Amino acid sequence: MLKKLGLMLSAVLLAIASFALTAQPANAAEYTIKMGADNGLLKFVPSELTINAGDVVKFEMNKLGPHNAVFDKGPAGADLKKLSKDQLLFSSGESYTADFSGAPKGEYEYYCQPHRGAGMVAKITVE
Ligand SMILES: [Cu+2]
Repeated sequence: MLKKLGLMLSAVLLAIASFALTAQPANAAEYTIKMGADNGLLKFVPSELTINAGDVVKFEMNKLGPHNAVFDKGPAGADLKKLSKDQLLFSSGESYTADFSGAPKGEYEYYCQPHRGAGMVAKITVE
């Protein structure tokens, strides 16, 4: 009886241990960049962000649109066209995501086409 209980207990412990291992966050992180600051400035917030390759960045229309996000500089081998979102977003809450899976490490610079002249430029660093 006691032996059976011990077996059951070890089976339960094993199940918990393997669950704990598989429950590790293997997923990519998702970051949100607001387009247009809450205080009414024509900025991306945050204007500098550090991520890991494989993470996803969501660009969310916040204020003073329309906005978009066009990448114009990146490390060698970066697919800037894939990351760029030309389509203008007009309504608060509209968004699109840029997928940095396979993105080489380095600094990525991007801007908002309508507001580039107003200084709506920003940077993402992939580590
Ligand atoms: Cu803009």
